Amino acid sequence: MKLVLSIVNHDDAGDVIKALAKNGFSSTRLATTGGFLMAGNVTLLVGVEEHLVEQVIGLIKEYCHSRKQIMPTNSEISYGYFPSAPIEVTVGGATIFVLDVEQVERF
Ligand code: 2BA
Repeated sequence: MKLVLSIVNHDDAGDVIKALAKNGFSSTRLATTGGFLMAGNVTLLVGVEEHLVEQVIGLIKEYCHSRKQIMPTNSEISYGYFPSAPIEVTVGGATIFVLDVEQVERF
């Protein structure tokens, strides 16, 4: 068995979860925060048999889109902070990790 762990945009998460459920996949949604932008995102956990991993990834690809996001930046100087030019960051549609699962127990 595999665990598909995917970090997706908050705005795409609902559609992905619906599509996964429609195709018979259980998922768990975790509220997470990206370390760089410090913005909320969603981490989805989907446990599946190995032969179904590509189908799960295909559904995630179908519903998750990359976005450009503006990140405000501040520079520190001796008497405080002053604003400097914001930077544009392209946040990917999804970051996906596929992990081996040694054992699954349900009670
Ligand atoms: P964040 O860490 O908030 O990163 C948001 C976007 O900022 C990233 O999009 C990337 O385009 C940019 N970025 C991240 N770190 C950067 C840096 N040191 N310098 C310049 N730009 C940087 P994505 O790569 O699509 O990542 C989206 C979210 O997926 C990340 O949010 C993070 O929550 C997660 N993620 C990405 N790669 C990861 C990894 N290797 N391990 C764990 N989580 C990861």
